[in-house]
Amino acid sequence: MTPAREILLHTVPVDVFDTERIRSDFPALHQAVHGQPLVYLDNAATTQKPLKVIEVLDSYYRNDNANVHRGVHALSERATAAYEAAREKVRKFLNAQSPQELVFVRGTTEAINLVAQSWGRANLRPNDEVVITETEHHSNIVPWQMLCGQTGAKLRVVPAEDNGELSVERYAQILGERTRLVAVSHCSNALGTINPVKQMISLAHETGAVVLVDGAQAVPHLAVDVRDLDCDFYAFSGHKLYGPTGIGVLYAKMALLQDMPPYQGGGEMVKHVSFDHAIYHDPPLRFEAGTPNIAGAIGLGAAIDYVDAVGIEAIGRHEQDLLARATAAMAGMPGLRIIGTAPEKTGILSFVLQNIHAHDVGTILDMQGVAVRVGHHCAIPVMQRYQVPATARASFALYNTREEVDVLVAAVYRAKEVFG
Ligand code: C6P
Repeated sequence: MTPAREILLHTVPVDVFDTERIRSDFPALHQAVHGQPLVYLDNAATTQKPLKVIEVLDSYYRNDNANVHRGVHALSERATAAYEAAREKVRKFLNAQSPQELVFVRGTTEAINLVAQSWGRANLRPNDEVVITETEHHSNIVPWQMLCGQTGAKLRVVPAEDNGELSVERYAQILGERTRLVAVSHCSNALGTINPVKQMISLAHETGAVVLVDGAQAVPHLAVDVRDLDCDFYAFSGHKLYGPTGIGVLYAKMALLQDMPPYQGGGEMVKHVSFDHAIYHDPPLRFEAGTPNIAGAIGLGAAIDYVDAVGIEAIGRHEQDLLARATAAMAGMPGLRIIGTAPEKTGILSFVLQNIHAHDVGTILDMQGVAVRVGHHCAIPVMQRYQVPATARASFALYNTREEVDVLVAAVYRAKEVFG
């Protein structure tokens, strides 16, 4: 059994999961859209926010708002303490060794760009290789293309299997003595596949390469332990984890961070500046130039508290139940093709309907109150691999219910009727 499977099975029974109580924590869920109760199934794009997060943001701006690491006055000290407490919450959440290994950034995209432009430019030489996979989000493709253009390094791509899995054997064949970095998503946003990242990291380390894991679609669903994975970098966004937008995290092993040059220059990241030179702070502040998203970090801390209180294993188990129900109903639907049928998936169901464009499916679903994402999901190579222009994607979160899955299925039947 793979580690990902173990995580999903060592969980509490679905019937102790009190979805009704959980839903009462999310004000945005209780509204009508086009006269129908909202069924929010676009959670892979961004999740709704619990009251706890909304209240923490409100309270921060009402009571504690000040800049961090700068003032000696009471508000600045309170803001700094709350900001650094959030970093410690992230440390515990990912089981990092030290809070200094965690850099607050805008989101997964910025975290990956930081590694590419800081670690990458300092370490890559012409003909070195960066390995990515065919199932990556554009955020884990374009920064590496830019870096290769800047350094003369080459991009190698691990192909995806027909069901959306990655073959470890094919990956191992691509790794070589020129591989310097592997960048792979923990879970695919377009297919839902949970990738065997622990095994991939271990193989990369045998060749001396470092590994960045894009955890944007993993942290809301799986317990992530960066020390157990032994990844060198791990990136995620707060807004997919019930936290605010504009905040995310880059985890990096301290030995790497210490050797990395700054990504941006400005205030907060320096100990001393003259016109000749600047003396940089130690990590993580070296990588947090300018006033950071203080409220966002504190809000992310509150979101982590919320997820911890419910239990990430219980959340994963609940979402698997919804995925199984939706997959069973959709798999039998004539003219419907599920894109991404790997055995290890998070709660993501991408599909196409014969002769109906995904955007039309999305519009009909929206008219019935059902919010899904349609399009290429910022993963055009995935669309090309499965020869579809776009998919409709339902993605589940801790507050979704079996009844909502049934509404989704009925809405898809309706779309077939309208365009059939
Ligand atoms: N995927 C989706 O609907 P940001 O935008 O920086 O918070 O996250 C980027 C990103 C990186 N990697 C993966 C695997 C992702 O899924 C995303 C964001 C959203 O699928 C928006 S395109």
